[in-house]
Amino acid sequence: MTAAVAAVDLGATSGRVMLGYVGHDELRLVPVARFPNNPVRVLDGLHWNILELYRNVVVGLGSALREEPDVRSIGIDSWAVDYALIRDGRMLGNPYHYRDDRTAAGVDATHTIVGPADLYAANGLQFLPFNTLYQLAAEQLAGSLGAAQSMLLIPDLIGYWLTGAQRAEQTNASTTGLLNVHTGGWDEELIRRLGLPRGIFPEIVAPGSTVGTLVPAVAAELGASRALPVSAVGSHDTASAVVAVPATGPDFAYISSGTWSLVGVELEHPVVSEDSRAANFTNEGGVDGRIRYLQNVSGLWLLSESVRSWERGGEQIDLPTLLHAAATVDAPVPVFDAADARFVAPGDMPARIAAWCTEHGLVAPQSRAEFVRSILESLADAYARSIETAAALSGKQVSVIHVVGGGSQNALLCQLTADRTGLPVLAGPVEATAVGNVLVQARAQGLIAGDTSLEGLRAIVAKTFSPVRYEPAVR
Ligand code: ADP
Ligand code: LRH
Repeated sequence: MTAAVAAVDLGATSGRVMLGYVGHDELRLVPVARFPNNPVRVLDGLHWNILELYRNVVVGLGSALREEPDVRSIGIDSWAVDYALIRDGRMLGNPYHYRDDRTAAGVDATHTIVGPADLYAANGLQFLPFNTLYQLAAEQLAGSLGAAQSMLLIPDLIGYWLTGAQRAEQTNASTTGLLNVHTGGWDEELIRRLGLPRGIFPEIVAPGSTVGTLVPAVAAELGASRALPVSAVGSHDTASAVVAVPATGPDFAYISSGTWSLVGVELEHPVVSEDSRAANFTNEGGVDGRIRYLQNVSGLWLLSESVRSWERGGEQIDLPTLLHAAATVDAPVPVFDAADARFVAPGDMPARIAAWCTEHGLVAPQSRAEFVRSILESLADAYARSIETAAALSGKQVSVIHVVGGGSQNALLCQLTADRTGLPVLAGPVEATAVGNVLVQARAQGLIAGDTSLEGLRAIVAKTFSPVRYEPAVR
């Protein structure tokens, strides 16, 4: 028997609502709604347009239910680390965007109390200035934390608005920096030392558990015929994407390639050695208690923000045409450090890349095609270094690289990744995050026949979506 679930996947670039049909020998995703995710800058900084996102989620779920009235559950995932503060059911201010620069003071304040080495021993997270704990420290300095009764990460916030239940889904909570990397629970000692109000952190729930059922007003708005459950999934988008890596053996690395590139391996146990901290590797929580041992490599943000700069004059750029031009660039292009912090904020990306090159004695790219080629070569170079380091630090064998997400459609980047790593690259599925979201819900609903382990779920993905294979160039 085949049954349907609905997946809401909010990426930093765009959001979508999808129906996932799962049954014996069947996995089929049907896109129902897609909408852009455009942040908004106002006087106090850069924010997500959260109410517009929620409106699109509700409209999309309404369409999904009209198309398939027998949806069994809803699952929500999004980008990590960002949150809303809640008091008496009200959102206290609009959530900030992780690219807002207010967190610098929060980093200093946090490290004055707990140094980076102690933090890593507790939470196992790579240093990123926007990790939730630094954002909360910035709130504290601004005096805006005192009124809060709870803190809800973005998918938990959407889940709250749908069901009235306040929970913290585990994989996404692991990106706050406030979960203990060994126990997977809120780190009471760390929260106490940082002077954060313990009461704002909700009960943690694991992927596969039920968050709640739709409140009657929402059910009516969606045209749902009965109280539908919202199921916890790997609500960190990267956790859901890693579920849907179509691996057929254990020796794989993955690149979840979208706005960011998340590059790493899956482990059973965290690695919190001093070498791992120095290399800035993270141990994020995966579905089924796995560890996502990875690094944030500035991803296709470098490209999309460049395109945005070029389009500022009103011109419309066609991405496939631009990528084709980049593939035909013969002259050598500079390889820059894609992880340089200067590339994180929104703004003129080509100018920042050119400045980096000049500062490092390299000739900056000239044409748009050269800029794009330089970005892709630099990303592929960063991937190669990250995968080599992940394997060395974790002891994991890597014989193949799976690229999933929107960036898996970038044939040039996939080929450059194969060339620079010397390993075969298997690209796809494009919508891995939604696939992972669907599969974890389907498993919770008892729709998966046979092996329900992550390996079993990945075998279903491998059978359903044939990845495109890129062989490394012979050197
Ligand atoms: P996110 O989940 O972070 O919003 P996605 O996984 O949707 O990101 O990936 C978005 C990226 O996918 C874009 O920035 C773009 O570079 C890439 N992309 C989208 N469509 C194509 C395409 N047709 N060819 C190559 N790359 C593409
Ligand atoms: C990718 C992602 C990534 C986080 C970043 C903030 O969408 O969730 O895993 O580090 O956004």
